[in-house]
Amino acid sequence: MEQQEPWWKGAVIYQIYPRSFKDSNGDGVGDLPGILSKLDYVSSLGVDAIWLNPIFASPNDDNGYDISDYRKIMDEFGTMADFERLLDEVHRRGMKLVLDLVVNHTSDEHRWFREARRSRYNPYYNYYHWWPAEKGEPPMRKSYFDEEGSAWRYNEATDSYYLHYFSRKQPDLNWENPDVRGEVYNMMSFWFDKGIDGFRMDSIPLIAKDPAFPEIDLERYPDVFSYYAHGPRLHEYLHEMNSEVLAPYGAMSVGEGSEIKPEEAALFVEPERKELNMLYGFGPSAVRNETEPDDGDSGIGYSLIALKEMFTAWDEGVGDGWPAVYLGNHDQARMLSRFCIDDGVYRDVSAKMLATFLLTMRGTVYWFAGDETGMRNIRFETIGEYKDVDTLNNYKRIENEGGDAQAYLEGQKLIARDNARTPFQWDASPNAGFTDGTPWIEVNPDYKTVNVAAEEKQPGSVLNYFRRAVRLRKECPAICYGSYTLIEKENPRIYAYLREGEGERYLIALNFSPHDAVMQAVLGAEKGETVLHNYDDEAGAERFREGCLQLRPFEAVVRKLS
Ligand code: TEU
Ligand code: CA
Repeated sequence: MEQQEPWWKGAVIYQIYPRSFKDSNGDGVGDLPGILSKLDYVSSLGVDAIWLNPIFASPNDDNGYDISDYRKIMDEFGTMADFERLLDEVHRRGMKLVLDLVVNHTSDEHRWFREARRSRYNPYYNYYHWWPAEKGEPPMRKSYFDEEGSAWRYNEATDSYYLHYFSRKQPDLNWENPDVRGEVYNMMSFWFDKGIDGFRMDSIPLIAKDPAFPEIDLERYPDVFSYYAHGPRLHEYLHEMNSEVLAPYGAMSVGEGSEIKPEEAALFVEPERKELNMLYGFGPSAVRNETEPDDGDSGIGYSLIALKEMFTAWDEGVGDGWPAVYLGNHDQARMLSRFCIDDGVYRDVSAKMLATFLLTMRGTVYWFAGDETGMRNIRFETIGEYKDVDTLNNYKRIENEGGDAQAYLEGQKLIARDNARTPFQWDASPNAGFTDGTPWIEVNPDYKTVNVAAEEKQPGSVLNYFRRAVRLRKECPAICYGSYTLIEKENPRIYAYLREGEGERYLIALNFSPHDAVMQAVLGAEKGETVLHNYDDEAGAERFREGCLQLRPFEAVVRKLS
């Protein structure tokens, strides 16, 4: 089975936020030579591929998600020669490299937009979306990041408003225009010709717009944003991109499924549709931020039953396609802080439990750098410590609207994106070994104990447990490729499932709560063998004999069934 599968199906993809990984020249900003110097570490984890957040020329309004030149490397990150060297060295270690494709929008400093905004007759005007002022106020469109809330921004020279779903420095490209699509495909070819292995596609469901900009049906799309992902020609564009570039290069693709529901996933990823290989949604943050605990005593700050339903719905929703599994990334705070208890006696078992979870799920695993050492939220106290356009501008917007900015700030301690963007913690030296200079964003003060160097020395560390879990996944085809069956659906503390295939069966039982929890015994567990366990003692047969299995706080067991 393994032989015929494409590489990305069995892969663990390690996501690096270049700004925060390793600084090589003391300017406080991570860079490509920094990543290069740490490739042996990445390779030692056993991961298959690296996904880099945007590394292209950018004024950094949104840390590289505002691109001013798609074919240049951001000055702060290095040169094209640095990139080529990095790509070679990644390949030399048997890993793949995936870049970030940001084509819903460019920077307002991109040459196309600098031209476009000069005149309605400029050939680049139609590269973007405009609402001419003579038609009156543009129809309501909300912005994710704008401090005044609107996604339209007036431009004097053209007497029209341009569309920007994100910040006003991120104007949306007009995919209706075939020249825009041609430019995008050429640019993708440019990077494939250099030898990259695939793209993660930013906000990809948002690229298609109805150029008439009708009023949004608020009954169907009460939040407005979900409307954005349902543009008329979306699947036509993705199919075209597939046949123009992805298929000819045999490239891997994973879409960021902003605003996509699991029932819609198959439309993007079923192989016969020839669009994308994988798509990930915003389910983890939705469950964390929008659900209530199942029972008051579980000690879990959200609904575990909803989390199980969500992962299970995506597993089914991809149809003949393949799931993408993750809990955290650069847009979401640290998974340990959001889904478990990140301090005291719980930190270690919690972090190992989450690793057990992701690495035993069906689907390609997207692992955010730093989670393997159990990095946690920094929880900034004041707005002045934040760097992220999302937090800064929404704080301003709430202030402008006379809302409760203080409550917003308090909420950001749990969910702000900057929590995931603090520097990677290499060792206990100043600034966690990230930089010799002043880091662009504060280092988490816990780095003295939470860091790679310390964890390398402890056989039982989170880091070494992560390596074992990756190895287990590689060694057991059923865990990688087998079927996934949720059991104990209604259990409010335990997430349990079976993975079956190739004549093997595994039971995975995970206690997401800081209290003891029980579940029904599973047939064959008693005679089975424990292959991964996050507590130091044995999880032997006696644990599985009583007719029920008892799990201690955040305990995780992977048991091979006979
Ligand atoms: O994210 C898209 C997206 O929907 C998020 O911006 C989300 O709304 C936000 O994180 C909630 O706080 C992608 C990128 O992953 C993100 O980093 C970029 O800021 C954004 O697109 C614009 O390119
Ligand atoms: Ca640097």
